[in-house]
Amino acid sequence: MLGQKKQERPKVAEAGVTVAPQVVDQIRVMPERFYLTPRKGVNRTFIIFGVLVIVVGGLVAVALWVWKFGPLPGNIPGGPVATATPVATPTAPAGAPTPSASATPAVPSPTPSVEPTETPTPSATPSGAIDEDNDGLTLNEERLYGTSPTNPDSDGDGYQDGAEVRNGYSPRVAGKTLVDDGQFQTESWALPYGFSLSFPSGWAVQQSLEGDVASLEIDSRLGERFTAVRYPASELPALQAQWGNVETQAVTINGLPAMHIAGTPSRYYFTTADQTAVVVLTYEAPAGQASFATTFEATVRSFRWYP
Ligand SMILES: [Ca+2]
Ligand SMILES: [Ca+2]
Repeated sequence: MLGQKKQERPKVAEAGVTVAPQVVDQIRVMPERFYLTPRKGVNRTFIIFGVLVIVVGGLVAVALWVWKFGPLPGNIPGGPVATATPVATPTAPAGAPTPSASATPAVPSPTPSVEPTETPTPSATPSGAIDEDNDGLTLNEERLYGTSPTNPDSDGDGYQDGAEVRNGYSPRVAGKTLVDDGQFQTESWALPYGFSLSFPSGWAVQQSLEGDVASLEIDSRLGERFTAVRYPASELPALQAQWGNVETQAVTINGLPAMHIAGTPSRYYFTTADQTAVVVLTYEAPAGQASFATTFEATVRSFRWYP
């Protein structure tokens, strides 16, 4: 058997390659990892090459980004971008309105200067004799009746405030008289040939009687007052002389004959039917101030002989 194996080895030599029997044995004995080693070398090279490609590619990408978007002075797009930065600089001038905001406080400064302008307006009406809405009531009367100084018809009933007061009606409550509305009170004398009279409720009233002369003083507390004085008719000529040469006009009030004496002060007087007594109504006001003329008219129209 051993002899046959030794005869087969020369076949190898026939292939043209002379190999020592020991080498053949070594070749046969070589482990497989010996052949795998070159395969491992190929993988390492491939990995190294891939890493190089990635690194180089990244560097190229960065270079391209810097070239396109970087702050290079030569870059055309970079130029406008830098220009856009100055655009942000105008934004700073937009901040300039901030000083304009500081100018805003300067605006309110003149505003107070407007307020003083309004302040003299009320101070310009110390007399209270102004009729702003031309309804027949002065500012003092508008305050007295609680009506609007700018609305001629405060209660909206179609009648102007002044006309309502003059005829004894409340200018603030439609359909009510001044007495019913509590704005007027009535004072009466029970003496022979006595009389009754209505006037603003809040005014001060003082009665006095001296002999045949009965007096009623109605004080507005604002320097203006109404007086109603009953004299014996025999004193009328002396009174007329005292009043001076004034124009006298005969009028009818509440169906009663009366005389109106124009001028300042304004007067009316009523004479009894038997001509024995006369009642003189006088509106006394400081010179240049007659803020209750319409109210005086209302009081005169409320005159009644009593009883
Ligand atoms: Ca008025
Ligand atoms: Ca009215």
